[in-house]
Amino acid sequence: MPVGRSPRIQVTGRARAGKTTLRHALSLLTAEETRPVDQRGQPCPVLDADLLLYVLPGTADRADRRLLATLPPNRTLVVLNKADAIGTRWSDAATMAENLRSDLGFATFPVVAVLAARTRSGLLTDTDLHTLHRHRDRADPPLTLSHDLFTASNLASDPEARQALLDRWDLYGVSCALTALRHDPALGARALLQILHCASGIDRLHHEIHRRYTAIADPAPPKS
Ligand SMILES: Nc1nc2c(ncn2[C@@H]2O[C@H](COP(=O)(O)OP(=O)(O)O)[C@@H](O)[C@H]2O)c(=O)[nH]1
Ligand SMILES: [Mg+2]
Repeated sequence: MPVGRSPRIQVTGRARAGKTTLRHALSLLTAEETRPVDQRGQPCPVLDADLLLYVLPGTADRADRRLLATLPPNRTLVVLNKADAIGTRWSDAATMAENLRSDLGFATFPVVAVLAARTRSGLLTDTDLHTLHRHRDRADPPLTLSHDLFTASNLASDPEARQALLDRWDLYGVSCALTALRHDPALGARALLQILHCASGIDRLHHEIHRRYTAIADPAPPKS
């Protein structure tokens, strides 16, 4: 990289993998989102940044694997996004990330970018908290297994409030918040937001991006 230039970061992957959401979640405003790598009739975007974030939407298809095989492992991080949709618990996403790492040879991070983006810019309101507490002691996982179960009108008299909660935090966020409140009903909005932020997995990725960015911007002098 030429002296005096900031490292370039590109966020890439297929259409709807979550590139835009991830950029927001990481507040990487200077990172460039490439056009989708699977856009019909278009050549693959040129992936020549100092650091590449390759976003997978919960799985790697053949096109992803073919393209990843051409990318340099020392300049590429794989983001296994939509981890909330992988299996039934976080460990399923972590196992898949580990399998991808050993198959493809890239550092791979499971994340729920949509939740990370919300915890970065949003707040848990009193209304959110009240709705969560009203349903805190209901049997779960069944309640948060699907959108329809959580918003069923025969569950209680507050379907609009439950819908509003889902619109703001999605099933995964609601499920994490309910689990946390069951363990400690006294948790306040700030602590709960912090728990949701941790549950998005974004911090480990953020940390690694920062580490690599610093190493590129300020490389160690060669050993004499
Ligand atoms: N379930 C789930 N959906 C997500 C996640 N991240 C993004 N999405 C959704 O995936 C869709 C595509 O996201 P977007 O960031 O626009 O993808 P892009 O085309 O790669 O820029 C949107 O509906 C997002 O809300 C995630 O972590 N979990
Ligand atoms: Mg986009």
